[in-house]
Amino acid sequence: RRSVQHNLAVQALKRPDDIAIQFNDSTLTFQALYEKASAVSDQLLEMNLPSRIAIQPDNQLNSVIIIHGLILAHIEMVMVNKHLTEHEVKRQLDSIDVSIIITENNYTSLSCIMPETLFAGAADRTAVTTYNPEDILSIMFTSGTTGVQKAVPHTFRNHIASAERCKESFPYDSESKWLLVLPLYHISGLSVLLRSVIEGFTVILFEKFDAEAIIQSIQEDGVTHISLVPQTLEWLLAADLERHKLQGLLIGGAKLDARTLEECLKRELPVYTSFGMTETASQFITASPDDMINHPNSVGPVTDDIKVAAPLNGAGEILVRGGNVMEGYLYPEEANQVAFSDDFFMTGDIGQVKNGYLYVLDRRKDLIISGGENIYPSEIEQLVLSIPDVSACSVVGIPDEKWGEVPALVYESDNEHDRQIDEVLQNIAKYKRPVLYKRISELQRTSNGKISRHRVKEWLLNEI
Ligand code: S0N
Ligand code: AMP
Ligand code: MG
Ligand code: MG
Ligand code: MG
Repeated sequence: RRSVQHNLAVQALKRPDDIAIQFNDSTLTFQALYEKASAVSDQLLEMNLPSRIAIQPDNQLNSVIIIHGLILAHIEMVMVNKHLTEHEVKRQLDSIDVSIIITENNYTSLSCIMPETLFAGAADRTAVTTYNPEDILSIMFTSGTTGVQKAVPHTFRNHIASAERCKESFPYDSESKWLLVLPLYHISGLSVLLRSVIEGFTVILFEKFDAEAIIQSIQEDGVTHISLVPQTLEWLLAADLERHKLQGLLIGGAKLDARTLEECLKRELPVYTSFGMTETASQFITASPDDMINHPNSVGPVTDDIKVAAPLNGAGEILVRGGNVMEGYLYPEEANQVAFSDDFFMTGDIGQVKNGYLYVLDRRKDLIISGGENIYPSEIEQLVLSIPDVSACSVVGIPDEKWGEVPALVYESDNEHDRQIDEVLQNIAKYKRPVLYKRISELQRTSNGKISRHRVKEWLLNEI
């Protein structure tokens, strides 16, 4: 077993007085962050916890300290989305046999640790500890087309390879100031925190998406980097975002539309469009502002590690390999049988390579992305189908001014069942709940009797 010094410990020695994190009016140097995280780590170890527990972090200073505390204590952290209902959280954690969660919520079906109880111990340990690169650092859930939540493990090696890969196409260094407003429970957010301790740059953390406050920080704090999903980029553009000291806006999680891109270029904003996913521990291909001008709509230049499989008229499934790619799902194990082709991970997304540049054509089948949160229709459809009088249904994405896209439901029944549908959907997160229900006597089907989502959507868009 190879062992390596913890990155935070290294930064505490290398640049003890540099700012690691800024949050509202507080700052922590790398030394202070290391001491506080070490104290939390001691506290966690005293509690004799299992080697894997869950955390539902807010974007607050204490969450950052606890995340580093878990890393130093060598406790694998399962990241839980704050929008989920208790029912959903329990189901995810049950699937990987985890029953303890650090959360502000009071879930009766789980054993909850209040975050502040982890700060009871005294800060007295600053010994440098080590880790094995093959150990798991984090576990995140991502939905599959079948509606089953899949557990994705990220090892230390995955995170470090991902940070290196990111830096090659989205340059940053120890002088960078990276504004973080994406959730720590998604790889989009956690990856910023980890790049910071690997590289030694400052994270400027935001708890809420407040466009005015973010623009003020860009202006006054000298923000150089920011990660955004297309929707939050649009909110910033609407609030008159200007370049100031920005060197890079990393856009990921969903397709950036041409109009938004054009607006960025007009304002001379250094926008980088990327493509990646939880399984690849954040983006693995990125187009620079120059790429965006010379190869509009592409997500960047391909390397030997990225290819399109069995292209038909040029288009095929996007495959990727590399140190950032997960070893395999922890759950369900069967998912691994179709997730890899030799040493390449099969993304499930369709793309095309032209002149050495990758274009994402279709994102993962049926996926709806609302404000950067993914929604799989089948998860909702299964619940609606549990109502006996509903013979069939289909959830499709419709355009939405605020969120880009939101789910809508069309169900087949002789009678109206809106109240019952409301009831069965109480168990899922709000952002997944269809914004409208339409009853129809017979859903649109293909010639072989399968429901045609495409035609359902067409019909619905005509109706509303
Ligand atoms: C857009 C965000 C920030 C909105 O959240 P906000 O404003 O904090 O809302 P809340 O106060 O939590 O809730 C208020 C009401 O709004 C509803 N709501 C919240 N979010 C949504 C949503 N997305 N869709 C619909 N409704 C939503 C709440 O339910 C609540 O309702 P009421 O008031 O009625 O109770 C937030 O949604 C957000 O942070 N979105 C982005 C999430 C994200 O990061 N997605 C990316 C996931 N993908 C990856 O991680 C892989 C790609 C990747 O790594 C990457 C991605 C982007 C950039 C860089 C990278 C990278 O590679 O590094
Ligand atoms: P997640 O499951 O949260 O990791 O989301 C990853 C998914 O978001 C990918 O599999 C794609 O379907 C989608 N996605 C990410 N980046 C892009 C992009 N640049 N263009 C289109 N879809 C994207
Ligand atoms: Mg939110
Ligand atoms: Mg996901
Ligand atoms: Mg620095």
